Amino acid sequence: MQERIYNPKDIESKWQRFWEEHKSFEPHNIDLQKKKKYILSMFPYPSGAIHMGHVRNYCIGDALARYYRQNGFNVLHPMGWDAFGMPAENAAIKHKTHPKVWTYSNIDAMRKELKSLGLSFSKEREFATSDEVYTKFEQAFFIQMWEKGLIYRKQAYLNWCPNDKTILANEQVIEGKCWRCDTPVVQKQMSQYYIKITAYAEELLGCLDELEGHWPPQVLNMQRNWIGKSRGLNFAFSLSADSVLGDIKELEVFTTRPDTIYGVTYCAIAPEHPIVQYLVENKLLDSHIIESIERIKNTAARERAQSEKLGFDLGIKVIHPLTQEELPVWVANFVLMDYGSGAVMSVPMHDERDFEFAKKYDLPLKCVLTDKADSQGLDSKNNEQDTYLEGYFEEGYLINSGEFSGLHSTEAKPRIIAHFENLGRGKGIINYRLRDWGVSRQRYWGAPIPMVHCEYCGIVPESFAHLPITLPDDVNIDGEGNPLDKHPTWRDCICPKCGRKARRETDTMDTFVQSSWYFLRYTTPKDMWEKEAFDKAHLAYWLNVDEYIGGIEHAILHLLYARFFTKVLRDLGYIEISEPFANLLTQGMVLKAGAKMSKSKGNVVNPNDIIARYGADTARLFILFAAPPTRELEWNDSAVEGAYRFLKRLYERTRYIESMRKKPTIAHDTLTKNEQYARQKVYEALQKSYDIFNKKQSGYAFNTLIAASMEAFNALNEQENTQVWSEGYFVLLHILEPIVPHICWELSEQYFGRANFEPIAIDENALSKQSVVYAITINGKKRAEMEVALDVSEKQIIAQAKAHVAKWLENAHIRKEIIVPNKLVNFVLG
Ligand code: ANZ
Ligand code: ZN
Repeated sequence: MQERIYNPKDIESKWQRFWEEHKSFEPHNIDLQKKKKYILSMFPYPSGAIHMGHVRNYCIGDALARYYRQNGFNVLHPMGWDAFGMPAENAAIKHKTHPKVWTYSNIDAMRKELKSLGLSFSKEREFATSDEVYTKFEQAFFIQMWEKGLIYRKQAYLNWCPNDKTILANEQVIEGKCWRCDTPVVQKQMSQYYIKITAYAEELLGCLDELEGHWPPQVLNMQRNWIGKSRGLNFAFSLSADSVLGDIKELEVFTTRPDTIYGVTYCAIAPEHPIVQYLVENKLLDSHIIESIERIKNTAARERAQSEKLGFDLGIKVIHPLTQEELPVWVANFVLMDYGSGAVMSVPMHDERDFEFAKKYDLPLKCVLTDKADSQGLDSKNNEQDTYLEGYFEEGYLINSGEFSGLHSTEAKPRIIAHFENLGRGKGIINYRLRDWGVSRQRYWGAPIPMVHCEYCGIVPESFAHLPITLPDDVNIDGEGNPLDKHPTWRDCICPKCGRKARRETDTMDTFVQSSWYFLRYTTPKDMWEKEAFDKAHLAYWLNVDEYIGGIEHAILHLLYARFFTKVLRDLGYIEISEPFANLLTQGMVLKAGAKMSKSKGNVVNPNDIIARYGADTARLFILFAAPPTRELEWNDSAVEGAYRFLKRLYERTRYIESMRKKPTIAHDTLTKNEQYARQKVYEALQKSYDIFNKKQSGYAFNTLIAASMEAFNALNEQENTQVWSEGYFVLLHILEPIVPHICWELSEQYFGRANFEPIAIDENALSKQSVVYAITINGKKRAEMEVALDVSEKQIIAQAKAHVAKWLENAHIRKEIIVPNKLVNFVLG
């Protein structure tokens, strides 16, 4: 017999060519009779090379797309490029290339790399977000949102390098200094465009409930926390008579803990607060304090949060609204001007930050909460100021709180809010941590904000007929100033309202804007892209995205902005749906030697090297075999070898396959034990494939599917019935095609006249196993075995197991019951 040699290089390039020539992965025309799946992996930034994180992301998506194609779905599985952004400009500064040239040549390089992985992307829906036909509609949305009042301008503090005369992004500020010239960065106030995402805060929060069970719980949590809805009390302290500052007679605060009102011992306000401003302007503070305040103002908010608590007594007093006590007012670096009212009532005994601050500056502590329910008797006894070594930061029962003592926090909060409302001194309110979305960027490589500054008409949107406003190619990018600002003629334009000479806006949009609607654009065929943003019928057919796959690093901003855009575009009449992503899978990180694989750690394995050495199928098999998709994946060279050896065996050990075009008819009962066992393993693997892809088992555990396929292949090797061999092989090629497509297409062509990869019916006879044996363990220690009939519920299995090990469970408390299907029941005692 002729020796067979597995040569992945030839096989893979052959099939990649075939798929391309036959346009094998283009979605079919919309056909309402046909089931559809929209499978989407998050698109990459075209940095120039793919990394293992990409490979993992796209292999997961590709397995889903191929599976659904096998099962008769019309599948949309697109790919594109998140192409605007800073690295292109940094490359331009460093290497004197043009951002556009750099970006598009990176895209070409990465497209080749993705092709070499055999990913089944649609070619005809591919685009880059820097393509002018994409910018055109983004600018149209911007204008429509402006006209709806969803975009406005507001002063904001930005990082400014006084030497380069340029705005710096946060990542360009290194230890408070400019990344290029080391000059200390200052905060400069400038007018910026903001998108009013807060107008949708309540809906963005509410809709998360519908995603429960379809999105990872930690992502839902992160979204909820980011929106940060809190109920609280807004009220004002009066300034004491000798502290009144001109027109300023009150200090307004926001608290989520009105139950701690009797524990307030001072107030703290933001460095940007009008009271501080007044004191500085009227020279009522020492010069060293003023200097320190200026220094705080010149650090970005995120940096302040990380630095040590810092503050100064402002020398003024406020009156406690319930006790009439006089309390000092401090300026503090951790109080933010753009949250609540920029001022807090400080309760050091019950708030961690206030506690830290009070300890540092020797401010008094007052205990007003306890975990003991019979708190009334504890009043005042327990309230010796200054002596507390620890705070009490939970909710609890009120003490030292006048008429409210004895209540629990949950009861006290609404009562105290009502009390303030009755006195006309405050109001219960809802606050969101979510801020409006600043989208102005003072950079070149982005989508120009389509606005015009007219001396007579103010800020006016461009007319739709003029879109897209494109970037000039002839720019000088050297890191100083804004290249669009410096261009000799680009800014000159005509006011769309009055026809006079005007100047273009030179800000470009945050790149998160592009990734907020790209998944909608893919639904529409390319030949319609020039004329409209989306085609309604196509949108309606393809949405929602059925499976969205990407990194956990996008759990907050990208997903929030994409959800928000979907709602805005719904309200602008483009789409019907409110939530874009029906299911979300966040893949785990790829690690090597315990650390995230990354350039900075120097532990990167280049996917191209693996493909060159072993082939794409090995890379794909390893990636999906090494860990379930949502878990971290530890790189392992010998496991890569192992994956390769499996494929080699699969390819080379085909001696018993009968070349056939039809499924053989096999009478299962007449087979030998080994033959029956082989068939059982094959159909178990097939069953597993259906269960995993159809989510009867959660988390797309492809690793267990691959393990089951390997087991089946071994069982086939243990017998010599050529019919069983051929049938089993045929089934395995179907199961493995979504994972290792090239080798499966090749073998199927060699032996089965190219399979169509259609669903295969399960031979129930082959799964004739009537029962399974379970091990029963207690605290991990094996105590017994039991036989359990198939189709028995988990509840029954647990009950049966308990009966088996009853003597070990006597008088014990079962803390946890763990069941590993078909294998094991474990009881954790304690
Ligand atoms: C008194 C208090 C006592 C507070 C206590 C908390 C615990 P969330 O929950 O995030 O909405 N706060 C209010 N405005 C602030 C600002 N501009 N900068 C910094 N902190 C501010 O946070 C609300 C709480 O954060 C408020 O409730 C206030 O402190 C503080 F045991 O008031 B609290
Ligand atoms: Zn005008």
